[in-house]
Amino acid sequence: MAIERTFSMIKPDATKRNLTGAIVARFEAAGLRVVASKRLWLSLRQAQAFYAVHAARPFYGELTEFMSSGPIVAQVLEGEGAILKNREVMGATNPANAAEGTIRKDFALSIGENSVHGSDAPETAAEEIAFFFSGLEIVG
Ligand code: RTP
Ligand code: MG
Repeated sequence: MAIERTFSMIKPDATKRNLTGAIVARFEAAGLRVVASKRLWLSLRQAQAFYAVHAARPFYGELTEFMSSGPIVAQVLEGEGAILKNREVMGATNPANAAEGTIRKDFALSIGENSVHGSDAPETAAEEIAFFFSGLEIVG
């Protein structure tokens, strides 16, 4: 499988509980490398722009308010099959359905406050990486 890059975000529920290092350790243990990272506090407008694809969904307001309620850590992860591997390490959106040993099973509080975001396809990975990082900020 090819070396890929994917976008990852550690969400406010996790940064508030001081879980950043524990979550990054899960990525590294799975063979993903952090090739870019920054801690930010998104404004509501920035969260709305990032999640514009979900604008028509009933949870959009709740999601964007939550994502702007505290610090996030934006990252680019690199590795073989990184997009799918990251989604496997994260686990299902709803922690009640997440497999044992996944980040969401172990750390998520609810379907909304679920500790991590990860891109779901090559196109969204490229868009999401470009939303947060310039080429100069990604060091493989
Ligand atoms: P993500 O985009 O954050 O990696 O998560 P995902 O693909 O597993 O989930 P997605 O369907 O893309 O939804 C994006 C985020 O919206 C929140 N959500 N809340 N209350 C709800 O029913 C609900 N459903 C989704 C979650 O924070 C989810 O990660
Ligand atoms: Mg998604």
